[in-house]
Amino acid sequence: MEENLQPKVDALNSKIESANNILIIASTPVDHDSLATALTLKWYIKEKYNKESNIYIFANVLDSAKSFPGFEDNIQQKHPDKVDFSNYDLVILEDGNALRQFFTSKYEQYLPLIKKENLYSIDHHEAGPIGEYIPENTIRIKDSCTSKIVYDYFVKPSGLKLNLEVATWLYMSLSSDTGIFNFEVYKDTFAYAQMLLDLGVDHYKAVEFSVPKEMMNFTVWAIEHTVYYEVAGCTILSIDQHSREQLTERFGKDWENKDLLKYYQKIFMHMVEDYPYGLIFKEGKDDGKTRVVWRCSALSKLELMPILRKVGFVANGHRNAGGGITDKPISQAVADFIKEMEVLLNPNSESNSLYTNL
Ligand SMILES: [Mn+2]
Repeated sequence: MEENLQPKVDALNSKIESANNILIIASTPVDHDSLATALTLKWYIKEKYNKESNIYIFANVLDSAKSFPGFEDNIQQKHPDKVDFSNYDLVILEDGNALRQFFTSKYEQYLPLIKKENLYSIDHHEAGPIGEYIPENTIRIKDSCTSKIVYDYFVKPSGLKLNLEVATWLYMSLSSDTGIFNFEVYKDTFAYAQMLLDLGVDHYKAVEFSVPKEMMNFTVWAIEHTVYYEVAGCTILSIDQHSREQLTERFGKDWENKDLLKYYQKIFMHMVEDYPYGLIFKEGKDDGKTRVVWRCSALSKLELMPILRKVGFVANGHRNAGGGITDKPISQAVADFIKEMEVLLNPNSESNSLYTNL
């Protein structure tokens, strides 16, 4: 059963009311939900409490994110070294469950600068390190997107009327986080979408999506280099140092900053018949670590997050989409993961009920 969030919501409202300096930190990877949630929170704080707040992002922001309506006027990209955290008596982290999604991998350096009682989290992901760090201040519920939590628990009860700009932010994050109503759909999702459309949101404009030619070419490369593991039901794209060189040659040395894998993740991973699990393993440029991104079907038998954790990854995200990192070299990480999947999916082996939900 989901916990009753109301006491925490009340506490955050009183905190906003008494705060002098409010900082909202949007999660990375930056997506429509982290942007819409930050902007809606800032709007709510201004409308209800007549207070200003800052929105910072401590990460690389792609051009596609910078074109989000309202970005330029309200959101700043910063280096955390340039921020006087002690200046803020309220810091809100949104749309992420891991501290590194907000404060970079050097989060241990910045966290002591913020008093725990001044740090809040609003999120729709699975439980994670933030919930462990500030359990009393974590407002977390599974829903389509974080911006909907802000609407349901803050905006709606306040009686504030949404304007078209805010409704558009909310609709863009809802349609984006659900893959245009393909996953993370709950019993009230369509009623909520209808409410936003009734305010005048243009559905087609909000979901408009086209793929740059370069990304399409990258997608072809990625599909061609994907390996199919039949027994494990997985497709795996491994990007090791050799692939990195190929990619740099073909797409330029800044290929990694262009989010070129986005379309491959959307149309390929978990979409191949009999391969409900899609993963990308990527070797770090110079840190020797291995990063993973996964997608799986909502009807898939196994949950990947606990399996990846078992083989040594720090993994976070949703049941059907997430990412992680390990110190293991890439070939070892892939081999260990495949072995684990094969054991779990082999009917002759003892299946571990921890991993199955069907
Ligand atoms: Mn989200």
